[in-house]
Amino acid sequence: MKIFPENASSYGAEIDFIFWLITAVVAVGSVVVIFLILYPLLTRSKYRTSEQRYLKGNNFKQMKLIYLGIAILAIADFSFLFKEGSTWKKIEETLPQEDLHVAVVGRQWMWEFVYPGPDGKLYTVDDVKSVNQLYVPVNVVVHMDIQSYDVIHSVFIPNARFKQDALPGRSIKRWIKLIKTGSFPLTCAEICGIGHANMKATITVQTPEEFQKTLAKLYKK
Ligand SMILES: [Cu+2]
Repeated sequence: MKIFPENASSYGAEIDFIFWLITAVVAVGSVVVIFLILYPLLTRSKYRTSEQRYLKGNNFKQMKLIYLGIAILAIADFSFLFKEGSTWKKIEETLPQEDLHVAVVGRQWMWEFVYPGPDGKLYTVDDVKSVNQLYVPVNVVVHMDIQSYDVIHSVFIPNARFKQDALPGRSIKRWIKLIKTGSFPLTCAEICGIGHANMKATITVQTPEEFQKTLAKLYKK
């Protein structure tokens, strides 16, 4: 069953795994709970025909099912936390050595992408710019400074399993590493005004040689 767009990111599989882990555990839990509710209702069980009783729950015998439920929930939650924690640490808290540094700037209503020029440094006079089209080389760690000129936008690259808000007045550093060449959508995921729906761009993942050619072409413009 294909629910997600094709994963093109070095860390996408881990994010997908967490999604399926939570979905599977919650699905099993839901089936068990629904069964426990419906079974006495739909069958002639002794719980249905007996008179109601008020259980104070002040001894272990009466409380044991509740303790079991709490224990199962706690184990499930901590297993999610454990798995999420290591993924979060890898993606959000560690910044691998950069191979390419770009700025991604949202504005009403377009995306601007800024690359280092021939001096190899970003934020200098020879910087190169493209609009609504981001180019990155494949298998390379790209640091992105995510910024906004005006209101809150959000960079969303589904195939990279990447989403980050762009906040005015702040530059947020995140990283991606794409492992497949091709073109993928990059859209705004934060309602940012009347033109929000048109704030669509493309991320094109190229071989390093193609990427150098693209940069040279952009520089000449
Ligand atoms: Cu926007």
